[in-house]
Order: sequence, then C-alpha cells, then structure tokens
Amino acid sequence: MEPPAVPEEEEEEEEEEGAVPLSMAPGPVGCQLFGYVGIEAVLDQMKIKTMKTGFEFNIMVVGQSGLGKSTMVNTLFKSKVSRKSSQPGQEERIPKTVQLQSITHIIQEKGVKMKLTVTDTPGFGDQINNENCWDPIIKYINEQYERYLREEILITRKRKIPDTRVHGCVYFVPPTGHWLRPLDLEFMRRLSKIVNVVPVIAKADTLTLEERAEFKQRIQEDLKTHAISVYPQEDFDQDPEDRALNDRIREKIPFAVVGADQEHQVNGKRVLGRKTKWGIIEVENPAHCEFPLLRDLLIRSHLQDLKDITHNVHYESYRVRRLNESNRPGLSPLNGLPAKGEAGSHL
Ligand SMILES: Nc1nc2c(ncn2[C@@H]2O[C@H](COP(=O)(O)OP(=O)(O)O)[C@@H](O)[C@H]2O)c(=O)[nH]1
Ligand SMILES: [Mg+2]
Repeated sequence: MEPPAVPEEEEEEEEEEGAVPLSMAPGPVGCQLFGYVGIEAVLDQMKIKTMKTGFEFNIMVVGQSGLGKSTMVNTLFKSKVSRKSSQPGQEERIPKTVQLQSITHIIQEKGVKMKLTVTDTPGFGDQINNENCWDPIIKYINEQYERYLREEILITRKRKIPDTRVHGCVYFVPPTGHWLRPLDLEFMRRLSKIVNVVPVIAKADTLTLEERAEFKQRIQEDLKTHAISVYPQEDFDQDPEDRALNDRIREKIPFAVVGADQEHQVNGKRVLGRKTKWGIIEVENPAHCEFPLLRDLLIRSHLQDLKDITHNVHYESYRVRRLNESNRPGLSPLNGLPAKGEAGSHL
C-alpha cells in the first residue's frame, strides 16, 4: 500500500513560514539529530533535583575511650564544614560519652543542602574482656540497614526513603607507634565487611613526624597481611583514573589526625587548634596534621562514592541476606522479617 500522499499546499505553507528541518537548522539545535544530542542537560536536571531534595550523609566515630572521638566530631562541625561558631576562650567540657549519640547539622552551600549526621560512640574495647565488644556497633549499623529495607519493601513506599545508614565509620587507632593491636585488627576485619571503614591515627600530635610515617607504614602492612580492606577499597575502583586517585589516598591512610574544639588567634586569624607550651597545633593546617585530608575525603572528594558503596555493596549484601532468610520455606517474604524492635537480633 502506498503511503497517503501529503497534501502539497501544507508543505508549501511550512516553507513559506520559513520552517527548516531540525537537522538542517543552524546552531546547537541544528546538529542535534546527527551530532549533538544534548544529553548533558541531564546534569542540570540532576543538580536542580539534588538541590531541591538535599541529601543525607552519615558518619560514625569508633574507638577506645580518650582517643579524641568526641573532640573530632566537634572539630568536624567547627571546621570549614559548617563553621559552627565557638566563642573565643570559651571552655567547652566534652562529657564522657556513655551511649551512642548522633549530632545532626544541616549544611547549606550554594543552594545545596546536606544533612550531616555524626554518630559518636562510647569507648569501645575499654573492658578487660573485650570479647564481642563490637556487637553494639554492628547492631547499630545493621539496624539502619533494616530500617531502610523495611521502608523499601513497603507496597506504598516513600518517594525518598529516609537514609540513616552509616556511610563511613572512622576508626581511631591509638597512637602507640607500634603495631595494630589484635583488637583493632579484629574490629576492622569485621566492620570492613559491612561498612566503609576509614582508619585514622588518633592524637597524632603525640608522635613525631618520623614516628607517624613509620606507624602509618606498619598499619598499612598489617592491614595487607590480614587482608582487611578499608576505604577506599581496591576492589571497587571503577577505572584506571579512579585507581590512580585512590592509590594516592591509600598511600596516606590511616590519616594522622589531631582534633581541637578551641579557637586561637594566630597571625590575626582565628584558627582551630591545640595550644601547647611550644606553640599552637592548627588542625586545619595541612602542614600540622592530616585532619584536612580526612575532612576532604569524607565531605568533599568521596562523599558520593561512600554513599554509592554503602548502597550498592554493603546494603545490597545485607538486603540479599535478609531476603534470603525470609524466603525460607514456610515463611512469606514479609512475615519472615522480624518486627522492628527485633532487627538487632539478625546480626
Ligand atoms: N593531644 C591530643 N589530645 C586530644 C586530641 N583530641 C582530643 N584530645 C583530648 O583527649 C581527651 C579525650 O577526648 P574525647 O574527645 O573526650 O575522647 P573520646 O573518649 O574518644 O570521645 C580530652 O582531654 C581532649 O582534649 C588530640 O588530637 N591530641
Ligand atoms: Mg567521647
């Protein structure tokens, strides 16, 4: 069958109005059918969407008592991340952390909104018998996965599921200058399977520069020997460019950090630092310590990657495990899931 003939007058009308076929039109529109497609516009759309909805980012700090975890949480919020004001000379006593405690800040920059939550944990491994001392931490991390899973499997689910999952777990290694303790190794071995672990050398101001470098090297060897894969994990590098960037970071991990929540006057500027008899250790000065590297890794350069790995790898394996459990014969997928309060029993 012949295609219906196009009435001639109509064609003429179009020409008269000066309509040119899209592919022939000049400028960017002109090349759109054969060359330029314009998919990059999606970037603007994604940006606008993210700016509207904002995003959530959750970090956890873990380690023995007295290693400066709570101070580090304050350092993070008072540093360039959110510049939570601190009064000059004001003494802020950090009480001993006795339970898991989360601090949330909404940070807005150039129209982008981020809800940053840092979960502080009480001293870990402080007991004489430290058997299973990681349980409360693992339980907390799994509970957040469980919460997300429960929202995700609802028939009418929220358009944006609240995300309390831990995207990065900063583990504080005591500045002994020796090797990692069996407790450190065991903790990181277990945790690295369920969360992105970022080890740091705590209170690095108590070590000389040479001691820091040697300790760092030993920790890297220790982790390799025990096949513990901390963040950024080599297995998840996406391409050679990514690998090159992450290799540079891996050389520097664990970062030797110093925390402080007091501001001091240095050359007419207020800086966050620790005042000693010999001068001020500025925590945001890269020449003094590696806190800026930690902050940039978490908040700036690898934020989305931490979120992606949490969602695509750690949460995914939790989800698969849980759904498999609930698919056991005799159990319907939903009935198989425990009630909300029981989530912790599935570790
Ligand atoms: N020398 C040094 N002391 C620190 C550092 N960070 C915290 N402190 C001090 O160590 C003590 C314990 O700090 P805190 O943050 O409560 O430790 P947490 O128990 O791990 O939460 C406090 O007196 C802090 O002022 C640091 O980087 N270097
Ligand atoms: Mg504390």
